[in-house]
Amino acid sequence: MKRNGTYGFHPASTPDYLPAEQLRALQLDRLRKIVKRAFENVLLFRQRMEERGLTPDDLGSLDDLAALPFTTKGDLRDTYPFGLFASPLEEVVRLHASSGTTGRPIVVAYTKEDVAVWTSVMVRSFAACGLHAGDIIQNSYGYGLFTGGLGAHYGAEGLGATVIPISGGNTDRQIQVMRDFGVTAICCTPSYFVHLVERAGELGVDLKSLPLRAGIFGAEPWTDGMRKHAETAAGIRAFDIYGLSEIIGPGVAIECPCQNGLHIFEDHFYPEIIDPDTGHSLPAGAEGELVLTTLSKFAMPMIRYRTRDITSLEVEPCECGRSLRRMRRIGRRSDDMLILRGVNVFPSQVEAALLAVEGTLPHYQIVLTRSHGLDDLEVQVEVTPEVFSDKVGALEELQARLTKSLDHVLGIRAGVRLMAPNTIPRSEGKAKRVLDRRSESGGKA
Ligand code: DLL
Repeated sequence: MKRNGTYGFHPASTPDYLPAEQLRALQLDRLRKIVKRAFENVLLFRQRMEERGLTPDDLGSLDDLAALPFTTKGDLRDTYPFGLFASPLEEVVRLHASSGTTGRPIVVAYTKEDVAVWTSVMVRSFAACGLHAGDIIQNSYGYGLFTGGLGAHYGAEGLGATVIPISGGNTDRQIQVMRDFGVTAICCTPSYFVHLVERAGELGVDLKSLPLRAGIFGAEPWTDGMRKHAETAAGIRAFDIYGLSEIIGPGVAIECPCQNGLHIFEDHFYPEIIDPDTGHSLPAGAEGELVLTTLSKFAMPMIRYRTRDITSLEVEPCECGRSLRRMRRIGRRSDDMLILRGVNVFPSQVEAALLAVEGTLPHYQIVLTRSHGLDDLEVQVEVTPEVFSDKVGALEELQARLTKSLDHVLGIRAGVRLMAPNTIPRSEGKAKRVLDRRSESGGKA
């Protein structure tokens, strides 16, 4: 029967609803095995364990995990390309890589079993968003070394849905396919979806009149304001999906229809929250850096991987009945903080402040410059065509409201530049929100 697929997607047959005690027992069992595997096969991990006088046998409970060493992105770079692999290459069936903006890329590996786990968590993710066989899923995440494309592809097929492997870009074609094939769900970055909606409008295609009903958006931070914009403009429900290459790719966590945090597939990825400055574990509910341990990844087990993503774990159970713990949506990373005149600013705060004011579009960029030794922040944001063609007074009034909203949210005065529609570069994948021109303007200091 097609609906049950190869991976048994029916939520009740997955660990989504496993009673907490059984889930903890499963986690501990898997944790012991994976730590042993890493200890026996990954030199760096073994050395760090030995430095601490630890062996895998010291793991008596899940809490003991807190004594184990962290793994960081730097470790992946230092051991580039294959230094953290725990499987011989003959067992590795897939490699992905993340380019990173600076320095060496990182490489991640999968055995056949790892690909099956990845597929199963993606199947569970889509099922949690209410998708099933019969859905037509347009997969606009980039195919290639980025994990988004293939991760969503295998999941959609595993679910038994019809997948359109269109990848990112070629926006007009995307809209034609969406309309002609009766697409019911789309996977892409939220920023790309906003671009799609806008282009559809220019082409005279009303997405609200199409069968499209769900968007599975992730790979970059996005706010509730952005969600509202996407949902209203396209007549869909927009779900947040989270993941990272180092852990598996997309499918680490997903929203359910309650849209009240993302359920972590804890039977495969064990979450902890730590203080990013001290590395100490934080109590349930506290906000801090998400640390993930892969409980079943063979080719490249990650023990206590520091994601740099800031969130907290919800303590209350979810109304959907899943026992999997939830994390709050990721609004920021510990390394994307800008410090301006002593005030900490995160790009997602800028988005929230902009979208709180009517008359703007969710296309914006944060430009940093330096003059006379001081850093300046200017927010460039596109305005709607209606406002743009209105009287000068309307623009001035909007600028004043935006300045006030930013001042209120950020606690500093930021410059606001209103831009004509379609002037800020669009991205096909992850949007580049911050343009740092401080070194270019440094001469004036
Ligand atoms: O972005 C995997 C992915 C693909 C996730 C498609 C979701 C959908 P990386 O390129 O390794 O992997 O980037 C991982 O992106 O540490 C977060 O900082 C950020 N990120 C991913 N999903 C979200 C999200 C993929 N839903 C990094 N909200 C992560 C906020 C996200 N940030």
